[in-house]
Amino acid sequence: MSHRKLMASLALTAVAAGALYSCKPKGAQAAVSGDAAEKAYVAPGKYDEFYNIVSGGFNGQLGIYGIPSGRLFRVVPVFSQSTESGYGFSEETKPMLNTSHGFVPWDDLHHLAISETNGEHDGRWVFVNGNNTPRIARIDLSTFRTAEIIEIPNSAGNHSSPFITENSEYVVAGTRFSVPLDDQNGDVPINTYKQNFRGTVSFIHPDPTTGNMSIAFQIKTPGVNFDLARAGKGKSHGWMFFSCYNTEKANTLLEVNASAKDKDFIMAVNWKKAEEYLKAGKGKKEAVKYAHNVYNESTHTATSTMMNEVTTLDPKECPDMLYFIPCPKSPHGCDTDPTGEYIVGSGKLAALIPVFSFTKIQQAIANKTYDGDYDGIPVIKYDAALYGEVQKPGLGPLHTEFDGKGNAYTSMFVSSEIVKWNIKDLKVLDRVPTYYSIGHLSIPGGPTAKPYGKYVIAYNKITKDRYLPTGPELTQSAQLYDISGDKMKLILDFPTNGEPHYAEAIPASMLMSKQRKIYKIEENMHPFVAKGEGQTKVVRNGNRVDVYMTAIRSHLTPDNIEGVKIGDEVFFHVTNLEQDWDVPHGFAVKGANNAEILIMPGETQTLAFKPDRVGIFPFYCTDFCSALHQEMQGYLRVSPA
Ligand code: CUK
Ligand code: CUA
Repeated sequence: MSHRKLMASLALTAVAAGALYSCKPKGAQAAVSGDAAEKAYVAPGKYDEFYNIVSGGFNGQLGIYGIPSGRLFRVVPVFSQSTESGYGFSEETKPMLNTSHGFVPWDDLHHLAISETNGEHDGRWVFVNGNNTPRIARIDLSTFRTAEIIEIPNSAGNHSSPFITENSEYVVAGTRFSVPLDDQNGDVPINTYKQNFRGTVSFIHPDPTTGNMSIAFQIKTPGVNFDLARAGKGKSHGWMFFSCYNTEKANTLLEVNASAKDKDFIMAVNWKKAEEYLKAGKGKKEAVKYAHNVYNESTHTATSTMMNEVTTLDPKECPDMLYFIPCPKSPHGCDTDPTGEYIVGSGKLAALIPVFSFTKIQQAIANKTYDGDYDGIPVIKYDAALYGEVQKPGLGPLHTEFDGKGNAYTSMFVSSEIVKWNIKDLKVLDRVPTYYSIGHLSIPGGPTAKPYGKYVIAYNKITKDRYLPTGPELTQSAQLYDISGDKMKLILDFPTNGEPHYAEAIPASMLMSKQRKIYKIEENMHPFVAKGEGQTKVVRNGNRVDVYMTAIRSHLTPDNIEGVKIGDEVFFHVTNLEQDWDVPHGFAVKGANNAEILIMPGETQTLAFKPDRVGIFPFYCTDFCSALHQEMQGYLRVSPA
């Protein structure tokens, strides 16, 4: 073992030990603010100040919480089927989960990005990533429903995603795993990684009016692993900064082999330059397959289209588009401050935080202050790009957010704390323990050009003793700190759903007025709608039986259905005739091997059912909708074939 490797593995052992045994941070009895109750208390009938939109991690969904109360308002199904709403089970929403691999009803959702105008939240959409089967989804913030999902070809493990540019020009995604790209024959020995595996970063363009996404272009990159990224803003608008690890290009035992080098990279992408290359015809059209799924609000139906081409740029033919900046010890987070001048790298194994200067990066490029190249891409000298280092911030820096007052807040996984430091002089100002081992953190507006400040929320990886125990699996733990003063003050613990990674918070006032209350029945273009009870019917076509059904307090029409035989497939198309806010109806039938459906006012949703036996099958409304909700029921008679 070389000296360097030995040192690396020693450092790892130390870090691993820290990670495992750091459960009680120093000063664990840390202060809960004396006025915590008052600060976190939202009186009955009162609203929270912020919506906190929180990734659900491996539950593939998004959680909507109130801040400062920590109350959970909604779980928005995105990549995972929801038995509660029928998302991914109803005929209308199944196509949302289609991919080039077929139906994939689960994913691992880590990050989100709220749409922006002029570098500030505009509250229209939130974009989220699916890591596992690379996808980006768009959630409409007027309905809190998934409106669109696009698969990302030439990608594997869509972790470094999604990150949004100042005017939502692009939602950007980098691949975690380098792999043989989709237009290659992927059947290669794994130990030919160095020759055959490559990465990509994708620039997805949401239409400014509809939000509908298309893949504008992809840049092929060396075979590193992209971890996180941020868009430039202000003076650095037009650039993206990605953290990369495994610049060693190891294909096995990454724990040691991908930490051999002292420094990995931040990759700087000049995307304005990429746009010039595209205009100049440097883009190459490549045949690849990926699904694009869109939910249509007037037909209340999703369609899935298999796309077959993307445009790629090869950096070899596009000089001055990509640069590497050395960054110590397995960078994870990569965050740009509100001015866009400072780029904060966070080496998971580093004992300092490097802060790079956009101005210095530009100078280094102009003067070609390079330290050779990496696969033909210039590597800027560390010192030439560096603004300075935050010394002794703690152990295991992961992610940084900003308060808009010149301060940065970095999560420290290993030492389990949030560290506040000043961007200009790089001095540590304050630190508070987190319980335990914080991953991401979120300040309202923290990633934008104009943070709202006021709070920082910690999303912790380990819960241990913070809540009533619930067997081997404990709830995830989030913590709310008041940052309005010089010192951070803990004011609330609250449990979360799934495993939260990133989250954003947005002022409630920005979303409240935008909320949709109903779908207008007269605008319902669903092919199987019944716009009144007079339009209900049962139609047979071979073995297919379509039931045009309506729901209104407190009956389903029709409620006695006969003439169905074994071998038939029955489609219950249920239209909710209500035109009042907050009156959904549900629908379920005995023995159906899918879920219920939950139908919003004015909407139509379809439950498919294949009876397996002769007899009477009751069906009923599942959502308590009126005093006579329990009477909202009916019978399906199934006869022999
Ligand atoms: S990652 Cu989870 S703690 Cu997937 Cu953003 Cu850093
Ligand atoms: Cu409709 Cu209960």
